Amino acid sequence: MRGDVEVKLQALVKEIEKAAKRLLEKRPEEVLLIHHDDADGVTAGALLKYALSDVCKVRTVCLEKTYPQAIEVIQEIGDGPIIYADLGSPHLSLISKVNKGRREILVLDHHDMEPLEDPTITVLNPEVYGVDGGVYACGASLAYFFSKSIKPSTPSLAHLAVIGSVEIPGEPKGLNMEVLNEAIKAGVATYDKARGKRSVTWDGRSVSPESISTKLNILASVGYYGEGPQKAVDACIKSSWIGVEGYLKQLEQERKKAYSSVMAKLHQEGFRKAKHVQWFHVEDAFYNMGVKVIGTFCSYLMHQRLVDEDKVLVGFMNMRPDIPGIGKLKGDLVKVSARAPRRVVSMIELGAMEPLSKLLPKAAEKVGGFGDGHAAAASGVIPKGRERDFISFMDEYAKKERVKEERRGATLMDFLSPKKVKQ
Ligand SMILES: [Mn+2]
Repeated sequence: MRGDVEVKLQALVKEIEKAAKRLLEKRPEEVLLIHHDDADGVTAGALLKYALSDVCKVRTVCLEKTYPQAIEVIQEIGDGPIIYADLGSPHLSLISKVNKGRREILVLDHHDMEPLEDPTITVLNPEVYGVDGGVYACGASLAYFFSKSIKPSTPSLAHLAVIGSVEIPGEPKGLNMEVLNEAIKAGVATYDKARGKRSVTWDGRSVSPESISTKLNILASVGYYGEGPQKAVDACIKSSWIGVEGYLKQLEQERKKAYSSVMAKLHQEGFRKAKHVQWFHVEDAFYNMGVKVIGTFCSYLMHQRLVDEDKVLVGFMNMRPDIPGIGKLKGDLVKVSARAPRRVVSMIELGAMEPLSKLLPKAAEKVGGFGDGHAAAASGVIPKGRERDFISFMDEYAKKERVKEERRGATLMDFLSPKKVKQ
């Protein structure tokens, strides 16, 4: 089985190399590089920028999610190729619909993907081969192979792919193991297999990739509307914090301050509660920060006693109506993040509750919004003013009604009273 995965991953690497060569042959004047707003997306963006800058102008845009309003604005810029790094796969049909075959698009991603038939969009994702992209690759390891076939000195930055891959828990596998080996060979990483510890070279020292990842996340998310994402990408290419330390400190302070003012309010007022959902709205408290921050804050809340273990946690924040370096978005939007506490996770596993990856997009769509995610964590963008309606839809669809009939081994009692949740 393992050999089978290896064979498929090698076929993917071949496809990545072919796609890189094709792009080179086209001699584009400019490439629009859209990268995700987490450490994996930033390191992927850095590897691609490093290699492509030798070939053409590279315009980078950091994006939290491929939501329709953003895609529409992005596709209006220039007419050269667009690369989506560490995002895009879940919304290929949307990208295809907006693009209308107009320009060449490359998607280097490891998230779950939508099937698509569009010759102008090349999807480079392990999922195309039936390999779990959430285990055997990351955005940065895919970007690494792409960049390496454009610029032979890319292995000197192989540690960036190691930093990107630490978002995947456990021992590195597949392409993530391969980039780690390349980084070790290039002398920019080490691996202590027995203790499961990796290290990478940064500022000339050996440091944990996790510590770099945390800081890149802060730069790109908290500093989103400043120069955070660009500084993060450039710091990666230099593999150094020199010139960024002060800015990082300032962002950490800003986030700490915003977190504690929201926490104080939550301690006072608590969450608003529906039957299956508990929710809060930070309004403008995170206004000058990227929308990833509400997700990070929800994850932080999951470790607090305030949270009701058997209701889905939902947080809203007002979105600034612009994408830095790109322009204005249409309409007033709100970012929504959802997390499943422990008991909700077991109900999802039992099939008694909808996974958030289905529940949130469904409720968002009902109010003219958009969403995606995983079973226990999802997020979306909805029109401002529709928050309460959104919560009502979440609440209404949270519980799976017919599940007991579908489940193997369901008892007669389960069948007769399908609403009863088996603990
Ligand atoms: Mn990723």
